[in-house]
Amino acid sequence: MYPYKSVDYFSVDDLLTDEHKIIRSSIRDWVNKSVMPIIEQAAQKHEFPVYLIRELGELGVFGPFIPVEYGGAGMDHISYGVIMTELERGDSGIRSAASVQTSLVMFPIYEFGSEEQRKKYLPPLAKGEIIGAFGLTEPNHGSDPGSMETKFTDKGDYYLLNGSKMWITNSTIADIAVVWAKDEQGVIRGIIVEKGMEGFTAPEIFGKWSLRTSVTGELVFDNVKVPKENLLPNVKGLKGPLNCLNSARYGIAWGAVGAAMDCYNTALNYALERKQFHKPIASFQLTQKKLAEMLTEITKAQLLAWRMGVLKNEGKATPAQISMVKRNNVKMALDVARESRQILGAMGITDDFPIMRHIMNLESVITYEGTHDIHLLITGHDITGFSAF
Ligand code: TGC
Ligand code: FAD
Repeated sequence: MYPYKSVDYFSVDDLLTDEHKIIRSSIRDWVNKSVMPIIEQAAQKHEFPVYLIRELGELGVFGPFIPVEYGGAGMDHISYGVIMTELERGDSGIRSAASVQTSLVMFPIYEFGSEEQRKKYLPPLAKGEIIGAFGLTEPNHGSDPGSMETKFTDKGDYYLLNGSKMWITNSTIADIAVVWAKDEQGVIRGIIVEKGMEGFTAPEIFGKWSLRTSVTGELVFDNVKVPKENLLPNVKGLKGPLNCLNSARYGIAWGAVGAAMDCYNTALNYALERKQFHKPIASFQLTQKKLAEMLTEITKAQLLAWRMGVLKNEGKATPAQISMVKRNNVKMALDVARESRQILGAMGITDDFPIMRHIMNLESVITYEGTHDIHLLITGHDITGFSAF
């Protein structure tokens, strides 16, 4: 493994504040110390290093843009992005843990929850004392969550929840899950389900070749009695979960840049060191083409993420813009990872280097939070007015 050097070909650092740089440096140090030494083994063993959740909480990674009074850090959206870049440089599974906790659990509770729900759940989520999950996808409804079948009925004193969710990050280890389900009128609502509620189980999905440092599973609800105060009062309809996705997709757009930088840094160092035909492979035009194109694409993605952050800070970011940047940056990272692996030849498939792990991770990242093609259709809808779903 080579010392990590991030990419800054267009002096993007000049666009960051001192605070952004301090946050970046603290997360980078933590990733070097706590993630890099253990991550290849964790991925080989298909294990999520769950003890890192507390450390992430202490670092202030959960809910950086949530106000301080609820346990967040009250920072801006570029800070959140910078954090995600550093975490995903380490591993997409670690970034996933932060995405889910921040954007998919804390965000809806903050944005759509009651004051009591905010006070009860946000501070322990911020500290990593409890872990959250987000249940939208179902076995029969992935890209089309509006057709979900999970539903609840009003039983007077409580709601009775039935149905199941599939492919849920953190499912088995989550203390609470923000679950999206239809009420008796067929309106989608958010409801907080807690571990230990009778009839609620969370079996793990085994056998993943991708995102192996993250727990993925199901959420199964068999006549679960959920207290009425667990309903998120302030949102109705599909726009509830989709608003959470806007925040998570934005973070992923920044995160993917970190994975790409790690692959590029590895490939560049290897190419300078490795000799064939008595010359460094970095001296061959074909290697230089790969490296130059990678650097160009990373730089473009970096600028796109930064601009997205500025728009988000100004409250002007549109969902369609976020779709575009998530789609572009994740595909960019996957392409960079694949090209980097070529540069390393056979060594590229081993866990002596991070590249194969990043490639496998990014195969999930390009699918979750809306697939590559769904995001293209969102852009198509935005520019033509026609929905092609
Ligand atoms: P459509 O009729 O277009 O919209 C329904 C309502 O939602 C509103 N809306 C949005 N609101 C906020 N943000 C967005 N991005 C929104 N997109 C749409 C829309 O205005 C409308 O509101 P209203 O008031 O008129 O009712 O909905 P549709 O059924 O045609 O579906 C559209 C589509 C395809 C965009 C959407 O369903 C979609 O994005 N599908 C992809 C599903 C997805 O991304 N799932 C992710 C699951 S979570 C996950 O993967 C976590 S991974 C975690 C990790 O480990 O990091
Ligand atoms: P499908 O929707 O069945 O799509 C299959 C293929 O068909 C895709 O290529 C898709 O692009 C294409 N397709 C679908 N509709 C159209 C169309 N109209 N036009 C053209 N092509 C189309 N979900 C959660 O709710 N919470 C989580 O925490 C979570 N974590 C995840 C973690 C991992 C590791 C993974 C892999 C997934 C996770 N997901 C989670 C689920 C994820 O969001 C879904 O996998 C994703 O939305 C796609 O749904 P699907 O897998 O059912 O694919």
